[in-house]
Amino acid sequence: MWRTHWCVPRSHSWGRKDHMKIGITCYPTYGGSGIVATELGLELANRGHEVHFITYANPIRLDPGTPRIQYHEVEVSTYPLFQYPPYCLALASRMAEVAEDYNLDLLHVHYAIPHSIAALLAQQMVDERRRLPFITTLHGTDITLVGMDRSYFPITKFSIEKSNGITSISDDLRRHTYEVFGVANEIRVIHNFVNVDLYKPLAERTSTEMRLMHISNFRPVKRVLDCVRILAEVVKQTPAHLYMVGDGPDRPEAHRLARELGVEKHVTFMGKQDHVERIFPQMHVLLMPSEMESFGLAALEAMACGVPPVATRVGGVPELVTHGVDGFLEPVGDIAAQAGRVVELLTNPPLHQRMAEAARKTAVERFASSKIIPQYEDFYRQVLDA
Ligand code: GMT
Repeated sequence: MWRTHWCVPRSHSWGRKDHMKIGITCYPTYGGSGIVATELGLELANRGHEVHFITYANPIRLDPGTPRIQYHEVEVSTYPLFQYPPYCLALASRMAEVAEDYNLDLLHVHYAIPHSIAALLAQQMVDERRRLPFITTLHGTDITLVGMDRSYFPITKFSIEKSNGITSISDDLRRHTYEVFGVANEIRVIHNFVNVDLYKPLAERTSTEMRLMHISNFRPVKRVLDCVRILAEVVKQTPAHLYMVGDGPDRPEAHRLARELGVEKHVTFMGKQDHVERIFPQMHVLLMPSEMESFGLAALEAMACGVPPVATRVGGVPELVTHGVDGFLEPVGDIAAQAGRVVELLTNPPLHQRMAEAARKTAVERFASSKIIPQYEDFYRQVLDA
């Protein structure tokens, strides 16, 4: 039975603690928010904190047995009456249980719906002498798509207002959240980060093939069909091969379009891959033609590997990519412009080298884990001290 009654003082100076006990909840499979949450947990554990993942599956980039990290599975029982099994309630119960059993200092949830509502419930379920603040990190589609849906708008707004701390992965997403939801809370911007020791350029490229890469969950917002159209334009001018990493609803249509445009032999669909840090460095250009991107973690990972992105000028992407310096930004759906930039990079080796180096520099100097993780630690301490 988890409802133990430990004596935890109602308030004391949490801010003085060097190491915290943090419960992290995210969507554990593919998707940027789950990746950021998992990498954050790994980095925090490396820095001596105790991390508890509370999710329905083992987070994809988490190796079992990592020191100071535990995984607590959320089981959702089905029952004939439940047309929709209540995951949010099972999650809240598990969060409260883990918080009590492991004496957690705080919960950090990634993606507002339904995680912050589950955290709010867990906060109310734990022993009344225990303070269990929760932080919500907004990642993008939780605000720009799901949160704007009429059926989720009020609960998303409520979850933001009730969070003890809110972070957003870009200035653009923060601005959007204030505009759309009209909330008064402070939203702290903490950009996405990358482990620049793991994501790094190859010492030397051996292949002569010119390689383009796209990686995503193949949802409509990613405009994966544009990747195939861009490739079709590029191969009219210079040889290239497109590697499509990931999977999702638009993959079959991308496959069909590649056949229709006669470029099937120039495209490889690689499916979901675990060790993308081994794939990025072998590429020459990353394609990110998204309709909306609150930051663009895939572009950051590519840049860390010395792969310049050709991306769309949307959302928070300009906070990462400086057009003409460490990548190119073009309008959404402008296939000719994006293909033109790819051709420039593939046919002008000095330009490619200059941009590849600038991309790596941006990743190392502005978005390395060592620069960003302390911002999360400071924010945790601020929330704990509040
Ligand atoms: O649509 C996705 O790519 C998934 C989504 C998520 O929340 O899992 O990604 C969002 O979070 C990433 C990590 O913070 C950001 O880098 C992506 O830009 C953002 N995606 C969108 O805004 C479309």
